[in-house]
Amino acid sequence: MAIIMPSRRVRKTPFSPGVEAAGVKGYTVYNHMLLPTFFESVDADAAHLKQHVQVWDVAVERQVQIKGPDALRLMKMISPRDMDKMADDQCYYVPSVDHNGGMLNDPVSIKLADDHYWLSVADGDLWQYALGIAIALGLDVEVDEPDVSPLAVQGPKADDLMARVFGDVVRDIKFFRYKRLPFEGQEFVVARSGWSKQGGFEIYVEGTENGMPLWDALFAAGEDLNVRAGCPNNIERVESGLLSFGSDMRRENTPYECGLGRFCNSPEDYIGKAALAEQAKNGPPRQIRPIVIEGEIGACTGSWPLLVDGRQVGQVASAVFSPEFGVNVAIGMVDRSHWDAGTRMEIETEHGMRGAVVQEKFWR
Ligand code: THG
Repeated sequence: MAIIMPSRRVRKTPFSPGVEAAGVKGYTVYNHMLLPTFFESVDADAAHLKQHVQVWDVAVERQVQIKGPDALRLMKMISPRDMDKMADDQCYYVPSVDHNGGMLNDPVSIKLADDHYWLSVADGDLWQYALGIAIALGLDVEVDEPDVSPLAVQGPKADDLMARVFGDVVRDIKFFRYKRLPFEGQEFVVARSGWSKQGGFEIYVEGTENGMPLWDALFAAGEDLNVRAGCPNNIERVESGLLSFGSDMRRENTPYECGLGRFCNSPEDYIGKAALAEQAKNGPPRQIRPIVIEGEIGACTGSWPLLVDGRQVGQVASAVFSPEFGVNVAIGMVDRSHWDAGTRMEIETEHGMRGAVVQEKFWR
């Protein structure tokens, strides 16, 4: 297999030396940066993640920094979520939409101060959109990508590992809240969050030079916890129904279609609000659904049409065999006419036609 060449455009991360030393076997490119996809195998990585604790290089979750007197004004323009209720130590999952209500990204936003936010973005250049809005509206605000690289610590033993490095105070951090905690003379934002449902934290490491010292400290402290290098795991995240922007949904979808309508409660006249009014009232014409696919499936490298009587009623962009649940789990975008649990469809995979059934719930 060919490799992905790093370059100035395809960036390494502050943790790349650790990732390489741990024997990374696959990469993808996300926000112009390397993101590991597996270490031992996706199966073995998933099983380990569910039992122990892993350290993930998720530096690709780049921060769009919004700072200055008009920071909140800009946040309110680009976020459908009510920003006024956000606590000083809170993180918010926010869809960001264009003037037609189309999804541009689904970042985690972090409130650092009343005039200072980070948007921890999925794959896409959201900073250009934010900067464009700021310039067009003449806002007094800085928009840039600071030298901040998230490192995730995920798995059932994450609290124990983190407590050894940052102190027992980490146990008091609530879901989607953060504390600023010291590490070797630095202070990092440490949030209880992360792209798995195995529990854990994300450390927003400021300063590239601080990356490897923290990486090494976590591995030194976690030897007897069986700590390993890991990465967002495609089996665990599909079982958990965690959406991947660009795959499961993109600009042609609204937040309602993504099942993110509960995050569209802003009283402000944000960009896209008028366009979303109809779906806010009547619901979307299609929506994300958990799907089981029957038979053997290979890798899903694009999108697979969902068909009923030869007519397309949706698509799947993420599908994988789940050893834990013994079925092929998938995330679909399904038309309203066929989205009820139990609905049977056919799916056209790269490997042949298979049966597919809409499920009631994701698997965790
Ligand atoms: N953490 C951080 N940045 C990120 C991600 C992350 N940027 C890219 C990508 N992931 C953004 N997408 C998501 C998708 C889901 C969640 C977070 C970011 C998530 N969802 C929870 C859920 O669906 O159960 C909680 C949502 C809530 O209730 O607020 O965590 O992972 N820093």
